[in-house]
Amino acid sequence: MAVERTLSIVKPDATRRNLTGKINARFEEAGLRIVAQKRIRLTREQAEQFYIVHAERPFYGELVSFMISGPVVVQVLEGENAVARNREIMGATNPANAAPGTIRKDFAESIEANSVHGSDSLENAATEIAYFFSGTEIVG
Ligand code: RTP
Ligand code: MG
Repeated sequence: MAVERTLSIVKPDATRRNLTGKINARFEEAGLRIVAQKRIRLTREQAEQFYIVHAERPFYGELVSFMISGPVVVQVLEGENAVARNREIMGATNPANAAPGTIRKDFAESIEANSVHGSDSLENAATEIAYFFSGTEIVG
C-alpha cells in the first residue's frame, strides 16, 4: 500500500450542527492525517464546477444549492490507501445503506445532506485537491 492524499469536505449539514471536530476525530482515529484544512463558503460557480460530473443527474441543482447553503470545511487527508480508506470511514452515499460506525450512518441527515464528501479515485483526488489548495497550504 502507498501513502496517498484525498480531498474531504465536511458538508453544510455537518458544519451547521457543529460536527467538524467529531468528524475529524474519525479520520484521525483511523490513521488519516489532516494535512490541510480551511473553512470556506463555496460560491455557486465553485459548487457547480466541483460537481460538474453530475450535471445531467436529476439531483444536480439541489446538490449545488445544498453545498452553498452554509460553510464547508475542505481538507486534505493523508495516509496509507487514503482514498479507499476515507470512503470506508464515510460509508455509503445513502445513510440508510451505510455500515454501522461510519460517519454517514452516525451523522448524515439524508442521501443529499450526508455530512461528508470524499474523492472516489486517486486521479480525482489530485484534481480535487488542486481545486482548493495550493502546494504551500498542504503540510505533510
Ligand atoms: P461525494 O461525491 O459527495 O463524496 O458522495 P458519493 O461519491 O458517495 O456520491 P455521488 O454519487 O458522487 O453523489 C454526490 C452527492 O450528491 C448527493 N446526492 N443526492 N438526491 C439524491 O438522490 C442524491 N444522490 C446523491 C449527495 O450529497 C452525494 O454525496
Ligand atoms: Mg462522489
